[in-house]
Amino acid sequence: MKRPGSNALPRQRVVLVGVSSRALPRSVAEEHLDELERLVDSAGGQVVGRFVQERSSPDPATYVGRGAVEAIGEQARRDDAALVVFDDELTPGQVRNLEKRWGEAITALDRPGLILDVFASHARTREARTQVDLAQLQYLLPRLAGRYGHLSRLAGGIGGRGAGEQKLELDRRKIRDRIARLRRDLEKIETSRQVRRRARAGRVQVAIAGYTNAGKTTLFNRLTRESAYAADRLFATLDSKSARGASPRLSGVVFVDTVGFVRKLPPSLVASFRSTLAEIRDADVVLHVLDAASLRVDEERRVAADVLEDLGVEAQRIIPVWNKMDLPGARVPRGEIGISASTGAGSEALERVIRARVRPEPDRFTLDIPYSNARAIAESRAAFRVLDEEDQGESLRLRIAGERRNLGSLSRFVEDEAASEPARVRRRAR
Ligand SMILES: Nc1nc2c(ncn2[C@@H]2O[C@H](COP(=O)(O)OP(=O)(O)OP(=O)(O)O)[C@@H](O)[C@H]2O)c(=O)[nH]1
Ligand SMILES: [Mg+2]
Repeated sequence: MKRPGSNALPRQRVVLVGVSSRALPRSVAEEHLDELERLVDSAGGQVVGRFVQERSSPDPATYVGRGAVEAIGEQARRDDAALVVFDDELTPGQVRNLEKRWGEAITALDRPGLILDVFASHARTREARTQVDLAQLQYLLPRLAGRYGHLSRLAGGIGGRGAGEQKLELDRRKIRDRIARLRRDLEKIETSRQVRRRARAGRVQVAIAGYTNAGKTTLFNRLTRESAYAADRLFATLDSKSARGASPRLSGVVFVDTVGFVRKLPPSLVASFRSTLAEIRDADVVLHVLDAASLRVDEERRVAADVLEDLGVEAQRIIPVWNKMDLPGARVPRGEIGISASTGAGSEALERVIRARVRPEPDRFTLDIPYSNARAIAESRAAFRVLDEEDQGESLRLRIAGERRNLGSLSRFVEDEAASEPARVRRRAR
């Protein structure tokens, strides 16, 4: 894949802005700007300056204070940057006010707008494009009020690609029509995805999820011997891709590589990627891949865990997988799995854990059968593995393990239904 900005065009010059406070110390604010810088890089831009203001809460009118607005404008002009990216969501009013102060030459963009732009420039398949277009138009709609100058200056550059490119000719009504059309398109795509998924029914589905750049695709490639595009950039993967496990240990297991998560993922994006994210929601097991060498891994873990929770993935279905163990400084919490997807270290152990997790364990029942029914007692012993027997005077209590459908007429002797739940996490209804 061609790297945006790697062609002859000069990379757009960008100034970053963040806010630090007691709740968000300067060092953390700086780390967030490091990530914002990587997003700018992924969008094909070049960061030429940074600005962090200390304040208890964002200014409702201009996000940063009056003096800071002037200082940032000055810095942008001095560094020849036409784009200022904020590490937060800006209200449409804040964008208008900032640009009024700065004049025509400088544009303000927020983190969600930047993320949408990265997605727009990486989307390849029809499904990904449709999802990103929808998310972008939903993001733009409330921001169309008032000045169009803001949008025209972005067209074609960072923050102005994808669906946004045509937006200049669009009025709100047309955008709404387009949103409705995209929704219908997505529904169709979703149906065909469901058909494909149903074809996989009966197989165990393991989704590979986690923060962007954690190494999901590299792990997917290792487990399936595929060669999906993996790269040291944010949101290299936008389309979920599935393939069978390569080793005999993984027979019957389908792995699905998925789009990464990031702090402050725009809600419109999450909503639009619903069908892609359904691959995670419906999986039997979710491998939560973590970059064990990342300095921000605790926060990355929290962000990804929150998204998984929002999707309705219960903790029992999640296996944390600490990746990049070959890197210096990588660490794994005691008792959890550490691997290196790129060298392959630890992947056999991981395969064993996956195998153990997906192998259906037998159901367990307690039967209480009167001694007078010797046939039923004999049948239970023959058809099931008996875990233990206990004399109850008039009857015999048997703890057995096996498949529920083999119970047949013995089901009338089942005692405690509560103890009869299968040990394995049940496959969710599709
Ligand atoms: N040293 C080291 N690098 C790794 C390992 N696994 C992945 N990487 C690198 O980390 C970068 C990101 O890997 P990907 O597999 O693309 O990560 P991803 O989670 O799929 O990222 P997105 O799709 O962009 O969200 C690439 O440069 C990989 O080569 C590992 O075990 N060790
Ligand atoms: Mg990937």
